[in-house]
Amino acid sequence: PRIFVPNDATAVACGADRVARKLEAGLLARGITADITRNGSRGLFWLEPLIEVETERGRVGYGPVKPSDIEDLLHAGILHGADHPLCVGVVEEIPYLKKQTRLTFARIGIIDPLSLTDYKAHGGYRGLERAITLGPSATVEEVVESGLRGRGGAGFPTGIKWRTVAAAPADQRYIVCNADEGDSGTFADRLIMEADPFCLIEGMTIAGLAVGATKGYVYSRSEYPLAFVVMEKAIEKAREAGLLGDNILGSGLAFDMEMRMGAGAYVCGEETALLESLEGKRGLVRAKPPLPAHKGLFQKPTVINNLVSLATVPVILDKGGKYYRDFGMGRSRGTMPIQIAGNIKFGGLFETAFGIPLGELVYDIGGGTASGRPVKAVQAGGPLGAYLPTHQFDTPFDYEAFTAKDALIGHGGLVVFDDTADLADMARFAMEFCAHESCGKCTPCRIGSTRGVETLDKVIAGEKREQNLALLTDLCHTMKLGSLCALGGFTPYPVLSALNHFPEDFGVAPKLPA
Ligand code: FMN
Repeated sequence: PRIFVPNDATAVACGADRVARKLEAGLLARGITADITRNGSRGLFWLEPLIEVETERGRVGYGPVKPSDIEDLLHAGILHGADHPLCVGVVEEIPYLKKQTRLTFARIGIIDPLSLTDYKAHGGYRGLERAITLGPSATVEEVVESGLRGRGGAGFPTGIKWRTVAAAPADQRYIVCNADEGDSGTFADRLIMEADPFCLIEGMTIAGLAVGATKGYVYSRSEYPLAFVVMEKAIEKAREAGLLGDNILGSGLAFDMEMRMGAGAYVCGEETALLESLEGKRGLVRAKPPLPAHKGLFQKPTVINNLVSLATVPVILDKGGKYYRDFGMGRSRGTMPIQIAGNIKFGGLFETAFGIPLGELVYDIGGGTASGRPVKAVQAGGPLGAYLPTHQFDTPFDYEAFTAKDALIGHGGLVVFDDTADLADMARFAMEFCAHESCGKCTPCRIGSTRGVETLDKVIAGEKREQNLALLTDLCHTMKLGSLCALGGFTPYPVLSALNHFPEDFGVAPKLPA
């Protein structure tokens, strides 16, 4: 039988390599020949390491498995999908997975990440083939029709960005994939690179053909060494198979790509700082205009997209823009890979159509806190996102609905906190984070964040609390309006949401309901 043991960073951190070795040895000792495939995680992290065995009923799972469980599992007959206390049944039937709509993550955890045969057997490269048939402008229009918006944070329509780059006169254009993934609690980019790398390669190739760019770069953070290696191997394989290079799939079209490693700065995820860094310079934010779409990498028109945005393009081209846009609500079309993290019982990846209420994600899907204590707040959208209190848990996961609450969807990360969290501390942390990560180019971000930490220290110490809170509010206003990029511009959101929703943590009496 075919047996699967994941080898992405999460599973490996949970001991999957040791489990795989023990399994191999156990099978050898029994003289059993079985094919152990190293897949990626399904994104149900509390079950890792999750072993899956192919059976007539489907893939039966066992997890979380420790190396010391292997003998017992083999003895119980897991190769035939036998029952065992660690058995989680047919994996596809686990409610956490079954309730999802996996479009971008359709192959995650199912395939061998570096097998082109597996990739193609599960729909891979159908999108690129269709893009070649459609031609560049119809490909761009398909992405416009899908309603896909950037999954990196700003939510800008991807197709419109591509149109701008395609129309910009140039001798050279570039595709840049933003895989800096700095938001707290997020891992979607990493999981795609480690578990379905050809999906990103296909998406970037389609982008290249669509806008007339022959060269692409993936800017990945240095904390993702495994993803980097998997991507490099996949790029090499794609080249060998004629899926990258001068004559892609015999079409006469050219596109090639390379990996680049970041050096550990949150601000290098900001698109213009990223471009500077990619050019070998310090990650300083550029003033806009010009937009990267007009003057981006090496001053050439550049599509810079988040990794999830690019990895969603193959399914859009394969199934059609209309198919994709039929999921979702309002102006938030398609699906979002929501990453549930922090103090949560069932942490993991949940891809679903836009519109699901926040509370459903935290309680019904995530199972509440890991500590078992009451949920106090969720920070959504990374370190620049607001803290949402439980009375806002009816907010649907939708760009506009979140904006209406001064909150962010960002890259889809949720970090859950229980009632022991001190939101004044978290507000201070937001300012401290900004001070630490500021590129230093603009004054409101560079100096404002440091003054913010000092002012919050005074508030927390109870020193002239009212005056200092007024000062803090004024400072937040200046940072919002005066910063060059969203690092300084959005730091006030976690600060003010903490203050507005949890005034008692700041030593201020809560407002009485009207
Ligand atoms: N976008 C990302 O895709 N990954 C990041 O890690 C990331 N970090 C950012 C950090 C800061 C401080 C700011 C202001 C923005 C960041 N962004 C990040 C957003 C990018 O600037 C940009 O909007 C995005 O790469 C565009 O791609 P998209 O339209 O596909 O989302």
